[in-house]
Amino acid sequence: MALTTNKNVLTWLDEMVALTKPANVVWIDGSEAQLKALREEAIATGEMEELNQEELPGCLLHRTKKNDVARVEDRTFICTKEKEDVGPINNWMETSAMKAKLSPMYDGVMAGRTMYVIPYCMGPLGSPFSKVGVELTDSIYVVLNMDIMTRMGQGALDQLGPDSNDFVRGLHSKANVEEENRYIVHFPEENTIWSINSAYGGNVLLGKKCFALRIASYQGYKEGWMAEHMLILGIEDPKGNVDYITAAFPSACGKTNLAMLIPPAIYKDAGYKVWTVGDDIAWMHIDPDDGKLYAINPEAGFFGVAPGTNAKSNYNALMSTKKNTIFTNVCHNMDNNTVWWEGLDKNPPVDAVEWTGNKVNGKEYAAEGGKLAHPNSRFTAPAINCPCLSKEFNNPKGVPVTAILFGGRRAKTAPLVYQSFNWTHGVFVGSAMASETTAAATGAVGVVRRDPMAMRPFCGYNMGDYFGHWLEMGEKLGDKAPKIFNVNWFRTDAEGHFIWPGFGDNMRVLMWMLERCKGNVDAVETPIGYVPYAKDIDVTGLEDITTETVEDLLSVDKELWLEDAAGVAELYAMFGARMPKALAKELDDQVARLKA
Ligand code: OXD
Ligand code: MN
Repeated sequence: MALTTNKNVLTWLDEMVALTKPANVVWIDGSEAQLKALREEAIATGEMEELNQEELPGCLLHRTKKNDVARVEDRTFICTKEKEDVGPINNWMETSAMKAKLSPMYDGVMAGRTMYVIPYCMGPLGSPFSKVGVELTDSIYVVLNMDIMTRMGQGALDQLGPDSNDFVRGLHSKANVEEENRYIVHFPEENTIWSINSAYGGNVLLGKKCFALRIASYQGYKEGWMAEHMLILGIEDPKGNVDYITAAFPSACGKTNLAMLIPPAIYKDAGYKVWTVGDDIAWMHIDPDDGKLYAINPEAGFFGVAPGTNAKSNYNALMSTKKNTIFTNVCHNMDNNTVWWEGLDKNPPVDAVEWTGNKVNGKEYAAEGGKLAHPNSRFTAPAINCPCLSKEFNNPKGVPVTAILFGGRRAKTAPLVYQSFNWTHGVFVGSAMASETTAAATGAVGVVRRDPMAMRPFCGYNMGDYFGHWLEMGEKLGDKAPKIFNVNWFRTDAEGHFIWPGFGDNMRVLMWMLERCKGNVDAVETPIGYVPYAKDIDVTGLEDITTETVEDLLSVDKELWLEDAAGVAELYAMFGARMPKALAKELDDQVARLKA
């Protein structure tokens, strides 16, 4: 039975049922009884495996097909009436042409299957900034993941109300998981997402990248707010005041680790605490009362990369996975029916099933260089499991943002940290973001991929307009605008080793930023922005780092920066008339300062 009388939902649902022709339609109400039955069904059919319920209560294991393990940028489309509105970075097809192409693939695709109707809310229930989606899917795996990642069920329909048409229409079918027919398609002008032939999280949990970034970035542009690929964390001082920072890094640059960092002893002993609001996405609005920028995390869980996660690198993330978590493509530890991944510890299980489902001697397999877990294997963990979850996590208003942070993986160019001169220069810094690929990922070290604001794969409209929107938000915020910084944890020495220890010690850099925001500390004016005096980054307790090392980490090589400017100019040229002049001027000014 339908859980809503909302005609906009029901009419669309009827159309999609007529198209996909499922054997039956099941509304997901979010009740524990219904979820329990779905878990049991998934276990009975072998879609999921139940893990050791004493060690990992409520936890399940799932394997995707080998051809379906990551987001597929080349098969991701933004469809609009006009190509110009999508710009040069996204794949585009005209809306009706794409529908004509995909409709035959959806025709009857759910025959003999159940269609699950998932109402879900992105953001806290009751928040004026939250938005509702409805995802139709033929995958129980999707239902169980959406339960963790969103506020799913009746509450979402209550948030939508009986008459509103402001919901995102998501249609997903795993179909036969055919790589050559895989499409992840967004119609921002129609609040619609169509995903077919994948069952991998980033392509099928439509609330996450598809809605909360691609569709929402466009909604934010139209409605005057921002949807960003950013973590949100709070730093509480010993008096109990909390400052919030949002930070954008490209995928796999440590957002989850920074969001959940554990303060080093110098701060912990002094009474500082770090709180996690979000690890991947921030929706930010200007508060009509105080004029400041506030952020909510639209998600309710973490879809984190498992390999590399351990008690030292990210204790809080590891703890978050200890119950009610879904593991995807990790290694099944048959010694005790738990899970394992590279970097969890140094003891791969002997009796193991590697991520594609083969039984192996894990110790031997790993010793020969085999990967027991897929490098992009994931945990889907409820945020409420996180020991450092902020008590503001469900605050409908969100949290006020003191500082915005950009960053990437740069072996040489970017210093450990610098502050932009002002908002417009900060937008320039974000637009110029880039990250270097590692040998492990591509075979070619140091290939620079420009990834403005870490939104390259996630911006749902023309990125030139997106830059313009950032500038406009700054104008509205005026002197209430958060300060903008850039960080780089990844500088390497002559042997290619990371110089900065990273992880919890990154807090030392965040503390300098907060001091800057409060006007408590001076900085050196360089051509690229304000750089700290080395003495102002507190390295107490760090064995291998001296003030000289910090000086080195903060150095600005003008030649490298001029080379980088050429890359930025190339990027800007792609946007033609849509590129805001103010940013082109920032680039020219920076080049002039570097040459001076
Ligand atoms: C990503 C992710 O790919 O968060 O950015 O999964
Ligand atoms: Mn991400």
